[in-house]
Amino acid sequence: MQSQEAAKHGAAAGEAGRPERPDWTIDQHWEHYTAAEHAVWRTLFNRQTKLLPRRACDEFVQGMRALPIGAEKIPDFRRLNEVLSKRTRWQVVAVPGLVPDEIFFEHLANRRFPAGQFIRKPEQLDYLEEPDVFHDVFGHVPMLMNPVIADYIQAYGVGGLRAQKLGVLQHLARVYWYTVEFGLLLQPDGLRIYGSGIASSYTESVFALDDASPNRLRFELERVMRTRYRIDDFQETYFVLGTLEELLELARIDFAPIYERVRHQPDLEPGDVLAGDRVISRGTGAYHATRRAAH
Ligand code: HBI
Ligand code: FE
Repeated sequence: MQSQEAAKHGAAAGEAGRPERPDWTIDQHWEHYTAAEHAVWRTLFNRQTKLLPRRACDEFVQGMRALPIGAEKIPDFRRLNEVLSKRTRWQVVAVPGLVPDEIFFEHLANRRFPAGQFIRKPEQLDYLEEPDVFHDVFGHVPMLMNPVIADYIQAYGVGGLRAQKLGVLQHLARVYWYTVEFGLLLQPDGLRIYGSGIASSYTESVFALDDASPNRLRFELERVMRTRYRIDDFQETYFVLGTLEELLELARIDFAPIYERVRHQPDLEPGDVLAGDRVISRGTGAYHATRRAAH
């Protein structure tokens, strides 16, 4: 787990080099995007927009509708911010890619969402680890229009700075991963996506909801803090909220005593199902079993 954070951190420093500004922000230079880059956006936007009705949660769809995000061009952050800042007092700022954890948390704690300025290459449509403008803007910004998510992600930034000092960042990072990035929501009409990592992925937005392989378990804070995750493949387990309001509670409570309990318990593997879990669907594990057999 520690190694995952180290890898992400290293990627930011190594590839992007020394940042010009201490907060790692750069100009989006919207005018500089090429026709080929806008075309990659259009391809990603169109196929995702076909998939998401009845898959994305209502809050995602509402956020998307209210924003100047369309098929034709990579969104201009200045125009996004006019709408977003009025709605939830959040802003999007451009960064070169992954930024160091403390820089990331400092932005979130101040309601600035760092979004990758670059867009993936046409040959990377389905897979990349570094967050680009499609993942960050299409995946995250619609959810930031929701007041609950807006407060929750800010609280994560504040909590991240604290968790770093306590040396328990891995536990908090798992909560972010299994909510903001890969969370599912049980709406009255069925399971929906609210996690941005799923919402921005063509293949995972089908896998997470429709495939028999992954486990779908009710979200439980301590359980999630102990659960390792994968950054290089689909998740083996998705954690499900009954309503987004459950996140409000998480934004309020003091995690310190929970970290204290969790740090004495063993980590759980991504595919584990425990006796105490509230199981929505127990996965077959077939997908990851096949992947492991191939190695
Ligand atoms: N930087 N740009 C960017 N985006 C992220 O999602 C991000 C990051 N740096 C660190 C990070 N995420 C995570 O490792 C922390 O949430 C723990
Ligand atoms: Fe993300």
